[in-house]
Amino acid sequence: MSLDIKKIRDDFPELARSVHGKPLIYLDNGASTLKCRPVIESLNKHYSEDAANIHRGVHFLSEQGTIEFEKSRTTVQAFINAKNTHEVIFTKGTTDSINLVANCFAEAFLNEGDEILLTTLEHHSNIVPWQIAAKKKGAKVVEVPINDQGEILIEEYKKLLGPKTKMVATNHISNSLGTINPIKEMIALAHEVGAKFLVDAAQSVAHAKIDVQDLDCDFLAFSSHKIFGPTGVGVLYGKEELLNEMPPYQGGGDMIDQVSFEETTYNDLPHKFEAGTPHIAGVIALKAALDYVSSIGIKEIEQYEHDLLTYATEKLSKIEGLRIVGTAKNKASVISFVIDGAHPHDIGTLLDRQGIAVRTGHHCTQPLMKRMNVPATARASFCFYNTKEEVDALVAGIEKTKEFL
Ligand code: C6P
Repeated sequence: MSLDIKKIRDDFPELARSVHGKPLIYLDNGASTLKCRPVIESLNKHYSEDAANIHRGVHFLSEQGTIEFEKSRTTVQAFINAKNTHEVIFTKGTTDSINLVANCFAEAFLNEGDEILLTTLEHHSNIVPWQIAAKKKGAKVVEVPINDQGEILIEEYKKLLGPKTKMVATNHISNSLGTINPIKEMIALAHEVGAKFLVDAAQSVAHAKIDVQDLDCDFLAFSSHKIFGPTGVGVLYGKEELLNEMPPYQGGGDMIDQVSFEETTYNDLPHKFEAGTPHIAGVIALKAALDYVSSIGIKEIEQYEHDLLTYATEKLSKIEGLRIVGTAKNKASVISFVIDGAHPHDIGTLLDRQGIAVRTGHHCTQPLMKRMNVPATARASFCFYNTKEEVDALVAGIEKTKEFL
């Protein structure tokens, strides 16, 4: 089934706006996706009709809000195929989810001399929390290398796995290069040595099917704002038995069972990890985002974006002096590039003047930039509301930028 792109584009009001007098061409979906009408309407409805705190009051609005909030958890559970709703924890975003795991997993399971394996492809959010945890526990962070195309070297990974490995954490899709990592195979290999596995799904949740039971991952993290939902909301999936063994992340309201000055006991999952008033409106609107994606179909999205990537790769490859950084065989719709004699920031600024939004810089992946021998790149990250006409406009925009520079 092909997508009705015109109808889909109408669902994203921001696509109708102009920037610097030019129609907006939004190719920065890796940083954050635009918001669809159901999400905007959900936020509007919550703040104009339903706003109240949840899990606390016996009054109508509080009870109603609690029901809507918990419906969102059930939607997330179904979306990622978690076994139980209480394995879905709401957080502030991917970064928050990974920090939670690094902190609490380390507290429960890490000892001196243990190893945490991370790949060169990681976002800083999936490096620094592990470095902090490792430092506290006397454990070690070990880097799994990649090849020049930006693919994980599986044979090296196998060699690095061993009895000391307690955790492997990697992204499903690299934000900087678009590499789709073979996470199912990597998870099975990690489990063979008794290590646990965290999947950073920040870049994949809106672009690829995620089934946590099929993957058999131990933890998975994503952000709502990268799947058309509000900022300030994220999800952590964790296997029940592991979450139960881990201590709480933060103390506060909602995460307790009984509090006294002598001793405090904690609430059951998922509340044990959800201290304080959450982003209620945001969590409820995430349901609208996931329902929207499901109504289009993740398989259809994958196919459309794959075709768009093929088209864009072909077109950009023909531009003289342009080099694509990251050429993995299995890639998602992200193209990072550099141009001879042009700084990525200048490319980004000049494209912006033409209404084209791309991201430039190190994309919070400094070790990866070093490995690829570039200080920075310009990155176009596509989504199912982008079109081949927009790719053509990007190509024309780059040609114009080159002339200017
Ligand atoms: N990448 C990008 O432009 P937060 O900020 O918590 O929502 O997501 C952090 C994060 C973690 N892992 C990966 C793979 C990511 O891509 C990101 C966010 C954005 O590439 C902003 S740096």
